[in-house]
Amino acid sequence: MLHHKFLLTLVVLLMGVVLAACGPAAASTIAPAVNIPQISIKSTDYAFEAPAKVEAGLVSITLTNEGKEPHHVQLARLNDDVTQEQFQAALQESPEAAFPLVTFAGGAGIIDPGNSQQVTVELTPGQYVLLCFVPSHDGMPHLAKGMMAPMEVVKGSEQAEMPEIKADATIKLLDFSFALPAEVKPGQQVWKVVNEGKQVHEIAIIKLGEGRTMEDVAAFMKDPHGLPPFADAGGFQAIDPGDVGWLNLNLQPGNYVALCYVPDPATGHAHMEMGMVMPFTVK
Ligand SMILES: [Cu+2]
Repeated sequence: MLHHKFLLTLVVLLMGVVLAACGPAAASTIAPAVNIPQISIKSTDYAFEAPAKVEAGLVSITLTNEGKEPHHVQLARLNDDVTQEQFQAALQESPEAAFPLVTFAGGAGIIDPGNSQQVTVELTPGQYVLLCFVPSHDGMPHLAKGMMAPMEVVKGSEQAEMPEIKADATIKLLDFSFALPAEVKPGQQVWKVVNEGKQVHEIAIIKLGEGRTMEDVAAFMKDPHGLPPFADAGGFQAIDPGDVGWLNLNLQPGNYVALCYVPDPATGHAHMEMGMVMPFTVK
């Protein structure tokens, strides 16, 4: 029995090698591990192009931003007794009314037009909704402009074992801070993202413009006018306490900041205002 399982693992591994050898060379994405299904999601102003149905388990998602504004894709799983209509009605009322109806399941963080971001998430069967919370210049979040799409996660074929994802670093989301290396090497890498807080958290990464400082960022966040003093460099969207995900990065040298835009349910203040802001250098 054990022998059989070992052989099966070996076959799967070899298949992965063959597939990797034959597949097209992907410049900006990293093959995360053998046998993880890949899906692509496109964002435009203001819609998602995404598969209507995916199988449960580990899924690698590549978001490509074909719009003129920054976008992200947040996956949220509706609680078992909640319908898409009920969630939308609650969201129209307020985010505070809608959030208890879902669990946050990660997603590809905010990227500028023309860029892409790959992440790996673990999905359980159920009804999901894809959301973009990024605001336009008028202050209205994209989801209010129609940037919302349903997605069904169905029970997949039996996976003997979860494939293991090799991570170059593990970073922690805490109430209200990040545990991540102060210095990061440039180039392609995978970060395992773990939410060890009691609240929902995310990591959004911005790259400071030449000669720009944290003060410039703070001033822009307070009063967003003109061009931002930073570029959106991806990240991993909000996940529930105790959950994990994987973030693929290809960072160029420079000064970066990790941020969490998730609001505190009690006060409505973004976690970044409560200390969830951390500068780091890539060199
Ligand atoms: Cu947070």
